[in-house]
Amino acid sequence: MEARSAVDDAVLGREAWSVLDANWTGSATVPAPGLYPHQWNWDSTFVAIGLARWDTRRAGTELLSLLAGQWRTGMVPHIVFHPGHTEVYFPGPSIWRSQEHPAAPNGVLTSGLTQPPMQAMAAWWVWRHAADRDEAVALVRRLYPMLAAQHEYLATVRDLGGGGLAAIVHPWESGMDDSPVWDAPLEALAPVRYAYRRAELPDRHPDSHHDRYVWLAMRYRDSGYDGTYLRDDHPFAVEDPMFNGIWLASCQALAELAPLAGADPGPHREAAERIRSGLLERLWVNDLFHVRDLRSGRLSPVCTVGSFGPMLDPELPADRVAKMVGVLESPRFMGAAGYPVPSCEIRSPQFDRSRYWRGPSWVNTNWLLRRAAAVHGMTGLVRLLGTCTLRLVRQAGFRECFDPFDGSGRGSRDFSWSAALTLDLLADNVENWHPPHG
Ligand code: 9WN
Repeated sequence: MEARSAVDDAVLGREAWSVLDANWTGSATVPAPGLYPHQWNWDSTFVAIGLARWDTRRAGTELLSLLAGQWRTGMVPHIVFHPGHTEVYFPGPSIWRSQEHPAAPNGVLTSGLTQPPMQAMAAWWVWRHAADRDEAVALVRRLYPMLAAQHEYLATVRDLGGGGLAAIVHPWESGMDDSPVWDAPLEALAPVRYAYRRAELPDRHPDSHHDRYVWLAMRYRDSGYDGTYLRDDHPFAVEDPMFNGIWLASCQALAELAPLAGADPGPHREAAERIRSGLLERLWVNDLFHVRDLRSGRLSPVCTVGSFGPMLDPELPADRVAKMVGVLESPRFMGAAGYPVPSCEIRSPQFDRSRYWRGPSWVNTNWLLRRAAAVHGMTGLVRLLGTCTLRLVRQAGFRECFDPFDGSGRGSRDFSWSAALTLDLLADNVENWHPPHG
């Protein structure tokens, strides 16, 4: 465990702000200095959530700069590249070649994949918590058409299984790239060798997966980022409970925001119902949601923190919620980890306490689970998840992720979403606490 004095809330808040300021480019927040020098989709959105109560304008700028990368198909890319750093991160713009695609935005270089559609949830969060109500409503009006287009893209181009769920076509789209749930679909791909290595990231992917990540991305690019190719030929197509749980919650958020933009909430409510039915019919087994591989037709036997994503839905039937909470609190997850919530079920043979999404605890997934507990009125679980998340950053700093058994930090330091979501948790925790930028 890294030596670090336990800081009080005001100090922790100031430290979180200084991380966000250091990672701010003027229009967006990079996930971490050095390793991730561009704007990432769900990272930026967690940052906007963290800023929501304190700085409406900056939260809005964060979301708008991400959406400047939106394609005319409605797809919101997983990376918006910042000029000047173009080749520092691999794969950079020369691999994605977005500028050659007619649907990509002019003058902004992006990847060709997406990430969990958190943006409508974040827009709702900003609107709900903003100190400046007028500014928040104006922001919602600007964002609404972009978010509606994003949801339409998911409901059409990405419903590859025809059951109302959006499929992801690359592990990077899940945001949980190295999760063991992708092992089987990746291992089913033909062997590829590009000698692609990220030597600076020893705690990440099993080696053989690196090449397959790049190969999959380039295959999709070479199809012209084509939706028909995705449906008929792309070898990786998976229905993920976290991606779809977030999408469902975002549909509900959009339904609440629609009237502010003079739009009809009905279609968003119907979309949420379709996703709920899809989740229950296609991904539920015994006591939890599982990943479905559309190419093999198999459900993954491994449960991860992503299995709890559908709990973000306040209308998920109570008996299912009770079963899920039973698993979450059991030794399979929180019950056997001093620093929860582990990203993979502890009893799984693939669990690894120090490898990225294969075991460590993460601030963003803890925040999502806490939000899920809140929408079901589980105040005890809300408090527990808040406390254990703050304990991680107090002891180890704003690290990318944490060992679930001893709480030591892993991956990047000064990681933006760990800092931003700390600000959000502190806001609930501390009465009359105002960060320096407030
Ligand atoms: C690929 C930026 C991103 C996060 C993901 C995390 C990691 C990238 C990588 O970093 O993914 O997108 O290089 O491994 O898994 O959740 O958005 O922080």
